[in-house]
Amino acid sequence: MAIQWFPGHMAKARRQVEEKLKQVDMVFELLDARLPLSSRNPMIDELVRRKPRVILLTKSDLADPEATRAWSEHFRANDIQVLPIDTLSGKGIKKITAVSQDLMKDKFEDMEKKGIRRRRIRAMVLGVPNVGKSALINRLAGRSAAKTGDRPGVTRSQQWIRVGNGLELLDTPGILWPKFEDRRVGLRLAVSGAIREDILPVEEVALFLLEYLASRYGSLLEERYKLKPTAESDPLALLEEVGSRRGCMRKGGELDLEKAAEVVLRDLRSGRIGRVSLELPEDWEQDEEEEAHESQGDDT
Ligand SMILES: Nc1nc2c(ncn2[C@@H]2O[C@H](COP(=O)(O)OP(=O)(O)O)[C@@H](O)[C@H]2O)c(=O)[nH]1
Ligand SMILES: [Mg+2]
Repeated sequence: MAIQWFPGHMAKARRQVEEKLKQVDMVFELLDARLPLSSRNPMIDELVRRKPRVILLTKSDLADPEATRAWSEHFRANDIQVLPIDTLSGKGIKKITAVSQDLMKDKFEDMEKKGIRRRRIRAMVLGVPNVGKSALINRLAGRSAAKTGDRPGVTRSQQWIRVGNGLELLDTPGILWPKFEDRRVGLRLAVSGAIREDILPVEEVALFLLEYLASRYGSLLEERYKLKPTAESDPLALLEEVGSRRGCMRKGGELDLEKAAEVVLRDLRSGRIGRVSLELPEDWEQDEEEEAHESQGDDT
């Protein structure tokens, strides 16, 4: 896959996250509810190590509720706390403090036994670009507290934002990078709007989306565009149909597929197509099995 982060950029992001991690008791790891593993930095475990962590599945208002349930179970089965949230409406937000207190209960009780005075739980928000970090910090703070676009070279005193019930947040989120080794991961990120339009051709992204929707959410395509897709539908034919129904034409009456692609992607990102998740835990199981085989092979 031709999308690369500059190694220097990654190293810097990593150093910044490591520095911030030292200052907190726990981490809120933000994953996009529609593509939790594709929007997850694969080095996160190594970075966060044993620090208590809650996964917040963001933009759950846009995700397929059944898929979100499956993902919640998936993470819980791996002993990770998980909470779906919708930052725009505030759904799930109130539970964040309760879950955090529960997670930190033992540590804080131990500290008290050792005579350390009770203080607020310190937490930080961590996630890839566009996953909803600033929106969450602002929502929790009840104001525009999150500094957007942390410019390098601008030093300011670090701020803790009290977000109620014995919890405080670092005002700047930890920004991680997604990983694009797998073509599908890059395409899912592009569909969600997490990576810039110029990185992957918009038509390729829309064709990937249409093929996926035809296989899993055919009825939504039917409702929105009056298409009658099957799992075998040719995605290009679907895109052409959307284009002609939506009047995506160039001068001279030629179909404008790029415009049609933009229509589909805009409709998906705004939720107009319906609630769609771009991956399920089972989509990753086969990969994991293959990896397990490979690493077994390494041992022998
Ligand atoms: N529908 C929906 N959009 C959200 C939600 N949270 C954030 N967004 C949108 O996602 C985009 C990126 O959010 P932002 O907080 O800037 O992401 P950051 O790069 O991680 O800080 C913005 O347009 C937000 O309005 C959510 O829960 N639901
Ligand atoms: Mg931000």
